[in-house]
Amino acid sequence: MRPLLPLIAITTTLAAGVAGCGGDGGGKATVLKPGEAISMQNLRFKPDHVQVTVGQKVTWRNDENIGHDVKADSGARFASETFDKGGTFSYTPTAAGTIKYECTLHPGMDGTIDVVAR
Ligand SMILES: [Cu+2]
Repeated sequence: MRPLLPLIAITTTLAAGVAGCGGDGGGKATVLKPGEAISMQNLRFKPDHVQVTVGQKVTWRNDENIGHDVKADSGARFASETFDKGGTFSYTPTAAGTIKYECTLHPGMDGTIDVVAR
């Protein structure tokens, strides 16, 4: 685990403000390492904009006591059931492109995956 520095909280607050602009392509993507999950917490996906390579499995993990789901809006076709804390859902992109997804239960809880060629 990374140390939780106060700086991270400040950065997260700023990023949340920027994400309100739509977050499509303009924001910086976090390179998701193999085995690293996208966390669901505070009614957000964290990080909400990631970059992965074709064939790299993307896993979402619910880290709070509220049910969430994951559904692709564009760029891919997948939809999970609602899952609770500790639950996960995974999807492996097969082509380069941009995937937009959301939690259908919480308006504004959405994210982007940039899928790049290996
Ligand atoms: Cu949700």
